[in-house]
Amino acid sequence: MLAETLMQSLRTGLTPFLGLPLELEPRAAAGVVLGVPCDAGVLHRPGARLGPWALRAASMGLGTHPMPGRLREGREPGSPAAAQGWVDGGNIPTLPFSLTEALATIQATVGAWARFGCRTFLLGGDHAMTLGALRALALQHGPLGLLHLDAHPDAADGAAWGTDIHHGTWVRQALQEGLLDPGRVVQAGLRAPRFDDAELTFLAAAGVRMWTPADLRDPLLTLRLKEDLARVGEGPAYVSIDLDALDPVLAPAVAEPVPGGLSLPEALRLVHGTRGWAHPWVGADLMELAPGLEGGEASARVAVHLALHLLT
Ligand SMILES: [Mn+2]
Repeated sequence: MLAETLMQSLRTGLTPFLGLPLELEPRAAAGVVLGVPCDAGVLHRPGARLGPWALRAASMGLGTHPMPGRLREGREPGSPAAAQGWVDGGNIPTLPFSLTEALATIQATVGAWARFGCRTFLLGGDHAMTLGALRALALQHGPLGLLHLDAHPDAADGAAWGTDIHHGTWVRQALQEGLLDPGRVVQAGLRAPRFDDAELTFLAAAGVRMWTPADLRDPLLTLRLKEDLARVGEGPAYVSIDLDALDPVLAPAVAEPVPGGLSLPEALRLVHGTRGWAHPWVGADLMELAPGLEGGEASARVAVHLALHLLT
């Protein structure tokens, strides 16, 4: 199987994510992986538009068989074999010149696949792009729960930059548009220094649960974390991972790296928490890998493991 996909990749020069079948037209499938080659929402360090190519390339090194024995009991590295029935839908043809147009294109493409009953998984692209997927999926499923791994709350208002949409505003935007069920929104990994506390005040008032790395590690809060995570999946939900949730030692090639982030096992524990959900997530994404920045290749490798565990 792996040899076959590798041969196909050598022959065609194409590297579908995990070697999944490439299907450019929406159709019925267990799920679809879609690249989002746009970073028009980045403020300081662009480059995430090249993320989909780097993630697909990094995925080619992954094996297809789970680890045996004890490791199989829920502890094994994610196995691409579990992505059975998924397809790679190619990239969503976003252009970097207009955020509004990019979001509309994402919404249309994600919506088209979702109408076939597909779960959708985006390979970013910058984090503003998540809004397009949320708009499509909330239309389909109603207000969504959200598990959001990030160094930043992404709930700024338009004041600082004179625009309501950039990669630091999508959570506020989604809440204001009624795309999210605020009681089922959990953010984890938050630690970025802020200009002011308006974002946190807004989120707390909405009922969003926010977790810093220190709180995630506090044994006294283990039960509360478990309850918060379970609540997200009590209805249709979305999982959004900003690669900057991880410590920049592991994943430096992101637009806004912040020291003191999550380890890979810590992030994986959160991702594995979605397995117990009453409703399997309907959409997910892995955003903000900017492979041209320093440490791009190592960052892509760690990102693809996160994506693989979430997918499987
Ligand atoms: Mn983000």
